[in-house]
Amino acid sequence: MRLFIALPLEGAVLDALAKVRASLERRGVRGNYTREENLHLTLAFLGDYGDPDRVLEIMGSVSLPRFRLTLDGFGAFAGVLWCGADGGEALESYVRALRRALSQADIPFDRESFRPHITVLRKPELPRGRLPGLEVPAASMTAERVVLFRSERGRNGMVYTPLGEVGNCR
Ligand code: 2AM
Repeated sequence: MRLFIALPLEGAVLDALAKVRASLERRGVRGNYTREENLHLTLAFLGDYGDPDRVLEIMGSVSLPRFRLTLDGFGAFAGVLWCGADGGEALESYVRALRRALSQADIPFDRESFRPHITVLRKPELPRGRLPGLEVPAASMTAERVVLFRSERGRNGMVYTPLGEVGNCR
């Protein structure tokens, strides 16, 4: 099964992402928008791996700090438009520790460097081929949970099913 570990989004951050989507749509940007329930911040993409319980065990061995996650700009990779996310050193060091623990347990994951982003739209069709200038509303949330998701292609797009989660220890 195809697995990834991600931070679920909530509250003001989801509201701001809905505004970003609405303003892209107003500017005539078309493409495959991420449905609200699928919006997330990926921390590690494992790909095909058959033992989710082992992954949850490793996730449980890395302590998750409480930190603020703030939307931070807007940009594009090949085929993807995204909003950046800033969780400061707490997020960076958590992701380093998580990936180190996965490595030590021989759990495979995509080793590309971590560029925290929330995919808003895939396969964008841009009016006149240009990315519109866009103000991302200021928004932040407290990060309290990290979730292991299974990813499957459904009839109406991707379906992300939570298999388990870890929270902060206070
Ligand atoms: P993306 O949004 O930038 O495509 C589920 O596919 C999640 O895992 C997405 O957030 C996706 O990021 C991320 N991801 C990271 N590396 C990936 C890879 N090599 N293949 C597919 N998804 C990947």
